[in-house]
Amino acid sequence: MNKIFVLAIAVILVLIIMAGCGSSASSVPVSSLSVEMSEFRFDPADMTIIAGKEITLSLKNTGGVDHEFTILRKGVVVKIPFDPEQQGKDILAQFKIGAKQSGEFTFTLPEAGEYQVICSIQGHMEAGMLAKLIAK
Ligand SMILES: [Cu+2]
Repeated sequence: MNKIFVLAIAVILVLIIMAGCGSSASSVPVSSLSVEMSEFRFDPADMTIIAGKEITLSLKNTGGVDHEFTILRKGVVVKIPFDPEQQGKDILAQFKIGAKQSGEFTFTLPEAGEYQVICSIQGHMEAGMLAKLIAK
């Protein structure tokens, strides 16, 4: 086996290990989140935070229209299409950001569990603005 081949294998192994760390990092609960919103997605769409702790949420809207980061009550599975009149009571927190704007907010989820995040602006959730927020 020549040295370059061995080196290439070593580099690939390191990359695989690093990739593994990257994917598991999202399931380690954090106290601050940075989320980008655009048409029509949240990035990341899978978030894990610390339950019972104040969370700092930095939102950046890189899209061309307004977007919202709306957290629904624990366990609520949103109906499609979202009906604000019917499901308004299911909203725990809501942060709106205009096109090309950003903002910083705080919220606390006292109870561990799974929460759904949506953009409740008409048609946006249906187009893909859905995310999962886990508190633990
Ligand atoms: Cu939106």
